[in-house]
Amino acid sequence: MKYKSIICLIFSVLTLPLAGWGKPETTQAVSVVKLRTELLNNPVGIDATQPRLSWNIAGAGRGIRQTAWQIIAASSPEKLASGQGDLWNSGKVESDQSLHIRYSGAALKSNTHCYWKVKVWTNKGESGWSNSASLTVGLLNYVDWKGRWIGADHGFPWDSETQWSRLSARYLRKEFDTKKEVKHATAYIIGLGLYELYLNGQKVGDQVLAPGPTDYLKGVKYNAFDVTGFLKAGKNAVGTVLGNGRYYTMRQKYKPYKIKTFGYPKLLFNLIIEYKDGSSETVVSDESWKLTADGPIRSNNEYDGEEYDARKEMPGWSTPGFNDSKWQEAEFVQEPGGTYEAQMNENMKVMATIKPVSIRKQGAKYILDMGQNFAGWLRLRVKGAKGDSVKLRFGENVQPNGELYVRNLRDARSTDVYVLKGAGQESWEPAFIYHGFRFVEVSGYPGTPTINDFDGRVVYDDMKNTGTFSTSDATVNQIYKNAYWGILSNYKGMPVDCPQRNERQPWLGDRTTGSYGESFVFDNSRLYAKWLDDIHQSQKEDGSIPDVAPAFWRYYGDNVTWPATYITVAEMLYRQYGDLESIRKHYDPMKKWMDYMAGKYTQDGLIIKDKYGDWCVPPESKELIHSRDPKRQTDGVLIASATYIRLSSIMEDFARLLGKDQDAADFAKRAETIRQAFNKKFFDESKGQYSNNTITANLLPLVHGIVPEGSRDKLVKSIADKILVENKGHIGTGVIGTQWLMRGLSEYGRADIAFRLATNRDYPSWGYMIDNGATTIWELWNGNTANPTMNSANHVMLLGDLIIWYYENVAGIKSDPAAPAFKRILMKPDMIEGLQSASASYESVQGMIKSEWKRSSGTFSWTITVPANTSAMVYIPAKSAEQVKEGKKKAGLTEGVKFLRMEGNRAVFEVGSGNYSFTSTL
Ligand code: RAM
Repeated sequence: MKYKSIICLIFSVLTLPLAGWGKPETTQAVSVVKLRTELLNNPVGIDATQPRLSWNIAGAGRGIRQTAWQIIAASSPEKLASGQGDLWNSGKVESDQSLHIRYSGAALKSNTHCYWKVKVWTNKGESGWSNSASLTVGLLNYVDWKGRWIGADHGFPWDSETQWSRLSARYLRKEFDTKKEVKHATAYIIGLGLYELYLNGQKVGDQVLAPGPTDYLKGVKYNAFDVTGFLKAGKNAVGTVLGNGRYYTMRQKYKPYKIKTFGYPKLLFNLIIEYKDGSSETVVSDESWKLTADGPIRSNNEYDGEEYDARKEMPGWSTPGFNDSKWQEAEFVQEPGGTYEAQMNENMKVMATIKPVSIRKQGAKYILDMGQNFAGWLRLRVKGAKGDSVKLRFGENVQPNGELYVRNLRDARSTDVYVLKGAGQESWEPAFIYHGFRFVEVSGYPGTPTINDFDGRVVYDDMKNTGTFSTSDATVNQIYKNAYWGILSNYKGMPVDCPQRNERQPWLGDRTTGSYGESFVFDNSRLYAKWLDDIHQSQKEDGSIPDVAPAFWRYYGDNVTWPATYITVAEMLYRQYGDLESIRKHYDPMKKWMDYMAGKYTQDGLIIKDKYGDWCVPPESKELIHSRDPKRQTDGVLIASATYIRLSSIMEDFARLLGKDQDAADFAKRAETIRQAFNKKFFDESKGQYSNNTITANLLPLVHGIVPEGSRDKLVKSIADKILVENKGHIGTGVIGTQWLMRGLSEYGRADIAFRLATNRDYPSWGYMIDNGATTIWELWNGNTANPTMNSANHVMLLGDLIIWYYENVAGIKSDPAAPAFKRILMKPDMIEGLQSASASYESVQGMIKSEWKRSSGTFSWTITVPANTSAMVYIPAKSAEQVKEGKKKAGLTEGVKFLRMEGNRAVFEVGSGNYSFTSTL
């Protein structure tokens, strides 16, 4: 037995997914895996001089807890391998912390490389040294950037700058020599609005639509690449293509009062070449570069599409020796104005390639069905004569007559054009645009197209899919799938509201709670940390925060619910990822906004400013976008004040975390004062209802701790009656109420109602969307019948807290707010009549968590996985602890399982890391 388990241990260590390079030095029972810097693996060009380092621990057996760690950081891989921490040797530090350890070694300077490794001590023994991870510090200061901004601050004769502007892409190139043996080469690029980078004819990186969008007057993101392997001895060439992105948005200049435009595409480029002899040189953007806009990309803009003329291709343009005599000299141009910042969130990538499911003839055209609504583009294969032109129009749906449906795109043309060069088999995909679509109208295709001539290229931020979820209920599973596609479609270097119409804006209110649910499905930690910076940059001097950030649309209207996202996203990052840094960084501007709103908009003790109400409640008539029926609408003052109370209590927590006790007390007092005015104004104690008794009016006080002691049950009944009796078992909330609905029902004992809402298939419900052809989530509950002017079929805001409910309440995987980042996991799945099983996995920052439960004929069985260096509170449905088994023995007698207490009809155990298998009699 003993030998067997040792062999198992060794085997499991050897099969661990090891990051970085080199081999671990030893194969102990515990080992360190997945080293991360600022949550990234081996990043190049980071902005931090004191990066945060994290790791996971792996090992077989139960109850592994870290007791100490040691980090060594060195300036070269060789030094690190020989154990010389010339940058940092932390020594042994007694601590169980394995996330966000601040690098505290020698100062890290611009463009320096740092190699690091870690070992840990645990209650089960000590690990060997981990694999190595590396990081390269970016260009930290403005003056570290050499060279000049180049481009052409004007259009070209073939461009047209109208509402549907046609600006061609700009191609820039330069040749240079490497004079000695290269040790390391790092390319730093700020290519605005979007760039592609080539070295010696090879594309650098697999990012698309880079860099991440920002308010370029406030901040611009640079990307950095280790390009050592791209360089050759002697002659080399660098080339970049610049697209418009959100920088050149002249298309929208017809609304200058609303929509920001920045200027023409431009480039700042530094290639730092370090030679083996210790010397270095930098290739920079300057007047020695050549430029042309007369290349194949004739036009590109995010909303209207891309036009590509293959006859204009310039073979070899980014390799040495290309004849660029017809190109002009690059011009010096204005710098964009914003601070240069390392992009710490992932760029977008082609994340999947999908096949169309059908193609059919429609008059002289064809209609292609991808079978799935998503954001990205189509890759095309075609054979024909030089000058043949294939046109692709994208839409989310088809009309009853079979034609493409584009009315809900508003004035976005969403059309790509490819002109053939006539060189046999040709293949093309766009570079600087994306579409939100399921259907494509194909015209001008030479010959008869088949589905094999097209690929759907699914494009979103390169973040890891961290969660899986399924249950015994097919509707729940299908909604989860739709949500998955909806969420990924709307990650575009910022979270956008929709990917198809002429909007695609980073609306704050759509993510107030959504960001938290999404964090189970995707590792969105870096994207949302970046978004907090965007929101901060959009804040006005007086404290005002817009509804859209980056504020590409200037929507400064001062309401509580949309800007609230600034605070709730920071809360999510801390709860799910342990990111205290974001709270620290944004606390002052958040407080400034809280003070500004209270100072300007308090009346009779309440916060009176609201704009959107409970946005998109199911309306009384199926053609309406917004309800006009006062009975369905919730008072804006109630929404604003309840939300403000909630935000005050989050701010109180933040203040405590940062040791600002006076602030904490102030926020607590603020919440309490509003709470009293709130109950006085809105609460009818005898009826047990608030205001006009909408679900949202009753739910917000319930979940935000506003309801006076002793009245909660009555309120829960009011909510239940409204849903079950008046709404005949249907949802009646919009964007605000739905953010709390599912958890609220579960937490107050009505998981049965939550389940009913989750599984309905008739109007209004998520299931209704499915039955009406949705493969994502709609903007409106009545998305199949409502006015198309505001009716996207791919919008995530109506998900509310559904995904959180799936993971936390159905599967039972929840981070204990008192021990964030899943340091302690609360595992308490709801037992719901009608649901026989649930199975979920979540790759948390601590490691993999799993929960798989089943109920059948009076027995409950549950297997769980708890990652090393964490613990879980496990709530097992049972009449008594006696009836719970773990493995074959009575639970509580097996290793690592401690019985704590009975709580109602649950036996509560505490477990350490490991795999467990519980059964109980119900
Ligand atoms: C619409 C968007 C968005 C929403 C705003 C208020 O334009 O669809 O989702 O947040 O309105």
